[in-house]
Amino acid sequence: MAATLILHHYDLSPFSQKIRSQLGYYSLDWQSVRHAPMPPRSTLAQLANGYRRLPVAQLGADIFCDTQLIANEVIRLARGDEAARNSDVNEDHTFIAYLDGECFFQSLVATAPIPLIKTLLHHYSMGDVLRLLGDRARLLRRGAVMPPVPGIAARGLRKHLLDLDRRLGAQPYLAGDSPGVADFAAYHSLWFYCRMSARTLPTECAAVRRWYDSIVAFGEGGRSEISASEALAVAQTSEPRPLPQSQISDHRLGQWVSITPEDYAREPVTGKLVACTHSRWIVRVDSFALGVLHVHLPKRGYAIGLVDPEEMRTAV
Ligand SMILES: N[C@@H](CCC(=O)N[C@@H](CS)C(=O)NCC(=O)O)C(=O)O
Repeated sequence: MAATLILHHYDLSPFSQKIRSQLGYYSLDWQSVRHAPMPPRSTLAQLANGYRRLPVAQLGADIFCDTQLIANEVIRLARGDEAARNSDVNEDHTFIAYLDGECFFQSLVATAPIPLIKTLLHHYSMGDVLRLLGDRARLLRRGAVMPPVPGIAARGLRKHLLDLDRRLGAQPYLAGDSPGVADFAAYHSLWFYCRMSARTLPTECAAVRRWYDSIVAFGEGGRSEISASEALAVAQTSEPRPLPQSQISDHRLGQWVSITPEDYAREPVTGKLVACTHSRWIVRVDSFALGVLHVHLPKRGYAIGLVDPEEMRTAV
C-alpha cells in the first residue's frame, strides 16, 4: 500500500499553504504534524538532517525538502509517475521561482505590520511573537536575498496583481483549464497577504479575485493530525523507496556531500549522495534512532559541495 503523505508544517506558513491547497485540489488524504514557527524543531532536525525550513514532506523513510519537490510528490500521489515527470519537465520553473522568490517577499513586506502582529498574537504569546520576529530578522540578515522596502513592495505587488490578471484573462487558471504548480505558487503569497493584512484583493483585478476564490474553495483535502513521535515511528519502521530509474551521472555519487539553500536559512543537509536526477539530489542519512533515511533536495536554488569524510567520522 502506498505510504500516506505526512506534511510537517505550521498553520500560518505560506509555503505550507501552497501544498495544503494543492492537496485540497487533488482531494488527497494526508497526515499533519504541526511544528513551531521557528527552531528548535527536534523532529525536523532528526528527519531532515539540518534543513530548517517548512514545509517538509515525509513518505515513510523518504523526506522531501522544499515545495518544488513536495508539489511534485503530491502530483505523483494523485496522478501517477508519468504526470509527475511531465510536470517536472513542462512547468515554467523560472516563473515559479519568481513567484516563490520576488513575489513572496513583496507580499510579505507589503503586509501591514499591525494586522500581522494582531494575527500572530491570536496564535502565539507575545514572547513567542517577539522571538519569531527576531528569528526572521536574523534569518534574512544571514541570507543572500534582500527583501524590498515597503513602498517598493507595495508597488511591486500591485504590478504583479495586474500582470496575473492579464495572464489569467478569461482562462480559469494560470496553467489553463486546471491548476498547475504555478497557480499554487502564485496563490500562497497572496493568501498570506490577505489573511495577515485582513485585506481583499483589488476589485480591478476581477480575474485574480475569481481565481483566488476558486483555490480557496479547494480546501486542504483530508487532513488528520498525528504526533511528531508517530511520524518518527513511521520513518523508523519504513525502508526508503527504490531510487529513481532515470538518473544522470554525477562524479559525487557515493561521496559525502552537503547541500545548502542558496537564498536564506542556509543550513546544510549532509549525507552520502545516492541519486541524482535532472531536478533532484537524494542523500542517504544513517540515523542511529531512525535507521536509513533518504533526504530529497531540489537542484534549483541549492548548492552542493563535497564534505571531508574524516570530518563526518569525527562528527559521529
Ligand atoms: N524554497 C522553500 C521556502 C520555504 C520557506 O521559506 N518556508 C518558510 C515558512 S513559510 C520558512 O521555513 N521560514 C523559516 C522557518 O520557518 O524556519 C520552499 O519552497 O519550500
